[in-house]
Amino acid sequence: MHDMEPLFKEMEEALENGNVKELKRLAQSALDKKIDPHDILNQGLIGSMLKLGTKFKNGEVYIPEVLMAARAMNETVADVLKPLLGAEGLGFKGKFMIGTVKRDLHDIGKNLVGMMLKGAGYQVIDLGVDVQADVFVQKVKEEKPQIVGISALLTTTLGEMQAIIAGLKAAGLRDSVKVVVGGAPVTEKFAMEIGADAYAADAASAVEISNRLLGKER
Ligand code: B1M
Repeated sequence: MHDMEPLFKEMEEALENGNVKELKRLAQSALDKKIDPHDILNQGLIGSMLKLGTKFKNGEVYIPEVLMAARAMNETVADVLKPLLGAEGLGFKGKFMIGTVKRDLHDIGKNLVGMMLKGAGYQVIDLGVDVQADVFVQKVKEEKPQIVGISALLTTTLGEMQAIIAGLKAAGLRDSVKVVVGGAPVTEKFAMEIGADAYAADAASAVEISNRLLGKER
C-alpha cells in the first residue's frame, strides 16, 4: 500500500495553479509508483477538479483559474493516463452532447461544463454555439447520447430550449435521452416548466446531476 495522500495533495495544487507540466510529472510519478491509473484519475484529478468547482461556486477562484485547471487536467488525462485506462478510459460513463442554443454565442460556461464532464469520464460531443433546434435533434438521432446538455446565456434565447425539447418529442426521441439545461438566466423552475430532466447551476453540478441521472456513483 502506498500513502497516496501527499501526492494527490500535490496534484491538487498543480491543478489549481493550471501547471500542466507539473501535473503531468506528478501523474507520471504516481504511475511509476504503481498507483492504479483509475485512482489517479478519480482522486488525483477529478476529485481535485470538483474541489476547484466548489471554490468557483463560492467565489474563491475565478474563471481563468478554472479554465487553466481544466486544460491542465484534460492534457494530463490525454497524454499520461488515457493510454493506460484502455477502453473504459474516457467516455466510460456515457455520451454527453452539449451545445449553446440558436442566436446565442456565449460558450465559456458551456466549455467549462464540457471539460468537467470529460474529466469525469464522459465522452463529450460539442455542437458549438448558435445551434438550431433541428440540428440538436438530428445529432441526437445520429449520435444517440445518453444525455443532451443545452446552454443559454440570454433571456431572449431561452425559448430555444423549449423548441429543442419539442423537436425531440416530435421526432420520437424524447424518451431516449436525458435533457439537462443550464446557463445564467436558467432556473430550476424554468427547467421543470419546459420538461427538461434537470437543471444544473454550474459545471460541478452538471457532473453530479449527470451521474445521478445515469445512476453512476461519482
Ligand atoms: Co454577453 N451577455 N452578450 N457576451 N455576457 C451576458 C450573458 C449578460 C448577462 C451581460 C449583462 O448584460 N449583464 C447579458 C444577457 C442579459 C440577458 O439576456 N439576461 C449579455 C448580453 C446582453 C450580450 C449581447 C447581446 C451584448 C450585445 O451585443 N449587446 C451579446 C450577445 C451575443 C450573442 O450571443 N448573440 C453578448 C456578447 C458577449 C461576448 C461575445 C462579448 C462574450 C461571450 C464570449 C464567449 O462566450 N465566447 C460575453 C460575455 C463574456 C458575457 C458575460 C460578461 C460573461 C458570461 C460568461 O462567460 N460567464 C455575461 C455576464 C455575466 O454572466 N455576468 C454576459 C462565465 C461562465 C463560466 O459562466 O456562462 O454562466 P456561465 O456558465 C456557468 C453556469 O451558467 C453553468 O455552468 C457554467 C460554469 O459554472 N452553465 C451550465 C452554463 N451552461 C450550462 C449548461 C449546462 C449546465 C450548466 O448543462 C448543459
